[in-house]
Amino acid sequence: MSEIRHNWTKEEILEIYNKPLMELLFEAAQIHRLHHDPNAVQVSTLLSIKTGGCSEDCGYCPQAARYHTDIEGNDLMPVQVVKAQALRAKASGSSRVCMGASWRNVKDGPEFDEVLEMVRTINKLDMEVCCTLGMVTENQAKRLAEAGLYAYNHNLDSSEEYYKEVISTRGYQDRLDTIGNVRKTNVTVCSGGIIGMGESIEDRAGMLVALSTLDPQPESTPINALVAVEGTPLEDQKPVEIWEMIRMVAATRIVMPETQVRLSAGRTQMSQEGQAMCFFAGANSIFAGDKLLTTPNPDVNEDMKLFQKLGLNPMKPFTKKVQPRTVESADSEFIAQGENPKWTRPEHKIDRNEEAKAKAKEIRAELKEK
Ligand code: SAM
Ligand code: DTB
Ligand code: SF4
Repeated sequence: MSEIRHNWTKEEILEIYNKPLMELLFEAAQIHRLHHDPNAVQVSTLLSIKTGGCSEDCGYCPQAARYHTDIEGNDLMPVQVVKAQALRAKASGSSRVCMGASWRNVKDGPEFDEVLEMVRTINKLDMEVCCTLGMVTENQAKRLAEAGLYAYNHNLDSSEEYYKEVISTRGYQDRLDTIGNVRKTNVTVCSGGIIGMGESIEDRAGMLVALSTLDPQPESTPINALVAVEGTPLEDQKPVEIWEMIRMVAATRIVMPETQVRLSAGRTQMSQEGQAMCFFAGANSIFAGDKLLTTPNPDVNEDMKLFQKLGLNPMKPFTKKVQPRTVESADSEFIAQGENPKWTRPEHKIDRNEEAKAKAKEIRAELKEK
């Protein structure tokens, strides 16, 4: 086994990222084999349980209310609908359901209670349950753990420096603090980011420094390629080249040998050969299902055909860690604290976010006139 290091520097990671490709692939594939079954790929299904209307200004996100995008917003999905979707996901070979909500942070109250019920319901289907609900306090993380949550997704998204160019309404330290709160429980941490937002290779390495120096490192790391959605500040970003994705996956695998590296948003733009190279470079998880949260994803049957061609097998649930126990709400040790924590709002000005917001205002005014 290669050692797990928590002291990677940006310079070291840049050197890895920029290696001649064949050497990079060979090194990453060797490390992958030491720590994982190279033919096993974990399959997660995303479920947007609350869509759109978000207060934040994340420059990549079609769900931010201030931009004008073509998505359909929804209130919180009922538990029974979530259960039906989870059963469908299980039948199509998924071992994990990841529920996403367009929230800045979790607020104690009836909606969070519903989410806890969703977690209990899916855990009882013997599937891994993941949530991505924005910032969480320690008490909220503990309540999720008690309900049987397996993983919490909270991405750093980019380097601390480039994060400031993309988001002004929430701070990097808040993200790290949320990850810290999840770490105080038995819930595993899923944290990664996005490439293709106009960041430099130094920023990509910076993000990997931030992730790999966490101790313990995240159990899973999604690598998203930006899906440039019309109306968002990043709508004009060029798609990332497959080579960049392969390099990013390989570098992630090398600095975080035990982490499940997830090929996430952006797979519709990737060829099957490109995805195969990402699996060779150490990716061992995907999001499956014809939709991510609001944007398209490859057809699940096509994914399964690709798995067959490559001899890959979907991983069984709880392969890496035992299934958590679900405590019913009546037996809960924790009470809602009605918290309104002081998560920061840096609120600096990001020109392209301001422009997208102004454009959205104009479009809305025009639509009103019609
Ligand atoms: N609202 C919560 C939050 O921001 O933490 C959870 C949902 S949010 C949509 C989850 C993650 O999806 C983001 O952190 C970002 O990494 C990713 N994401 C959102 N929009 C994306 C896009 N257009 N392309 C690629 N990844 C995206
Ligand atoms: C993650 O890193 N990627 C997923 C999941 N975690 C929540 C979300 C991707 C969203 C892509 C844009 C959309 O479909 O809205
Ligand atoms: Fe809201 Fe999350 Fe989208 Fe940011 S990424 S706008 S917090 S849903």
